[in-house]
Amino acid sequence: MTRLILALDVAGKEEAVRIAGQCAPYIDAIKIGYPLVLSAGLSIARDLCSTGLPLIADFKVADIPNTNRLIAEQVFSCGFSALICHGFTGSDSAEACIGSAHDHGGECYIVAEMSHPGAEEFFHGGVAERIARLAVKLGADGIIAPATRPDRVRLLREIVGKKLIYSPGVGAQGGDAALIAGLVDGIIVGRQIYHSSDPASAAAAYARLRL
Ligand code: NUP
Repeated sequence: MTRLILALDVAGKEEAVRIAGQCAPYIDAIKIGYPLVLSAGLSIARDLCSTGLPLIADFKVADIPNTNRLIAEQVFSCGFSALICHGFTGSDSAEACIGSAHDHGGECYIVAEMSHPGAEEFFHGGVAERIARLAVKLGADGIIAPATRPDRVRLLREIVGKKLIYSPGVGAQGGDAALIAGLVDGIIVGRQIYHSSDPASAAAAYARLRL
């Protein structure tokens, strides 16, 4: 089954909790990152945990191993079940996040290739492939790969095999949700749901792709 992950990049606790509650019946996880945490505070994690859905911290952690581990420990001690980190910082840095995630019974996903146009400047030329291999070697739970480039996702799938691929970039960034849902384990959808006048209906429409 392809999961539907809500990227909740709204500003403020009230709106976040309201939209999460409306969408909860149709989604499999909620992903939050700097926009919401910096506006509502880290305690928003506990507020959203009350939906009963897994909560993914999209902090794209990219520091030295010690700092990565300190960040990961904060993330897992406040209720998140998964962390997204970068892989270009190297094995030791990525390993710090993966190790901390697993120590806490959580999961860690490595960004293999980003979804926006500028990602082609640095993630192409073999870099994404190397990061995907690193994710496999280090025992990450999966990778993040771009819904905006299905051919790249197919190629990265050959590298990661059965490891999970979660894919942002559908809708607002131009990716075809139906097409990409057939290639990955989870589609990540933000603006198309939270900017909708009826977020629950928008989530329900994407939820049909979970079958
Ligand atoms: O490569 C990436 N692209 C991307 O859009 C990696 C990500 N983590 N994201 C995140 O996915 C982005 O920060 C946002 O939270 C979400 C996509 O949101 P939207 O374009 O559907 O609004």
